[in-house]
Amino acid sequence: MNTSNTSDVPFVNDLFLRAFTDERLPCPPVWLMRQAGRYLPEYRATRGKAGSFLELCRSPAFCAEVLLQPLERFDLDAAILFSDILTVPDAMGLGLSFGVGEGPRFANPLRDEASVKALVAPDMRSLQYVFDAVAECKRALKSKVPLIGFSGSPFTLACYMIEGGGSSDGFPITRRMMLQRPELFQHVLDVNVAAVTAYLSEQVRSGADVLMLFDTWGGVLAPRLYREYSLKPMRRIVSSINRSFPQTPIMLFSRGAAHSFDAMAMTGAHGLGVDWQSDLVDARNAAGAGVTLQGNFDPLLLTTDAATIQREVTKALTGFDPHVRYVANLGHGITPDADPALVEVLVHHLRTL
Ligand code: 1CP
Repeated sequence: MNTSNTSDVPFVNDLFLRAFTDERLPCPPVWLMRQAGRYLPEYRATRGKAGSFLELCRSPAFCAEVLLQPLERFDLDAAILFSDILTVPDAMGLGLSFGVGEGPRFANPLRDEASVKALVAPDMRSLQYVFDAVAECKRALKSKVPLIGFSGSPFTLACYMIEGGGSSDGFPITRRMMLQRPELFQHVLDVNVAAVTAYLSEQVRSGADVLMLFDTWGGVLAPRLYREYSLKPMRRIVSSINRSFPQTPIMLFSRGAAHSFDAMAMTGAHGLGVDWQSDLVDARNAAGAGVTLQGNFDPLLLTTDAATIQREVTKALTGFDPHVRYVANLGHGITPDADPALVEVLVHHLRTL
């Protein structure tokens, strides 16, 4: 394994890293969640060459190729590792697959006591292909912009692991286990905390400059349950990472959890993602001045028109200071039907702030 910590390499463009300090920046850094992906024809072409999405994730060379695609088109200040949050439960033996045009499926979801009790954090060697992809992405970037490594949050991973795939009605099988068998559910979270901590640590050793925890589904929980089952496990990860890698900023993105920006800010995370259903001003008031906020334009704007984008960006930033501790981004990932020409409009407009 590559153990060199590259965080001291200077960047051609370090605007994104400077957003984690109190410095006043001439304009906010910009990157977009899911900036590499299906809305880009060149991504679809590379996926075709790789054979499938999972084969693409398992090829460091193809990962680096798709990582660079949005940077070649748009003026962006950060790159995100090309991979997926579901690599970790796959390495636990849950059997991940993606049907064509469908979401993820696990062949062996955690549905009974025996399967939960048998669950252990995977040997990180089974995720070596991800760390190789980090190193390859880092090389391909040539220190132009920082590289973001990421993982799913323990709760969001548990949702997929127990449900066996996505859910349009708030992961009922998962929440039933949480309510009825809290000790079993806690075991899944504990295993995920250990796995995600090791996984993120190895991404830093392989070249990631900033880390992000995607808690896409924390918002399906009531605030008190969110704090117990989603935020608390993330806090354990943030504490470990801050101890091991004090130079590496770590960000949390809990979708639909605006009720807890204050508690999120107290975890020791350096940055918080703000979803498009929240207000940046409210997030700032709750989180305080010492944490970086990222967000929160509606991804749907990328299916509208230039005038709408400009008007809505102005509205979303009214009363908010975008020059200190702020990263311009969407409030969730780019959707496959986004128009690349409108992504260009958005990025260009954000440069004028
Ligand atoms: O068909 C294809 O080509 C696969 C589509 C795809 C892509 C491009 C998936 C399947 N994952 C990804 C890449 C990905 N996923 C990245 C790197 C790309 C980039 O950001 O530029 C990242 C950071 C993720 C993270 C991810 N995967 C999240 C958290 C962030 C979020 O958007 O909420 C989640 C929930 C997943 C699970 C997942 N993987 C893929 C899909 C379609 C889904 C969602 C499943 C569902 O609907 O529940």
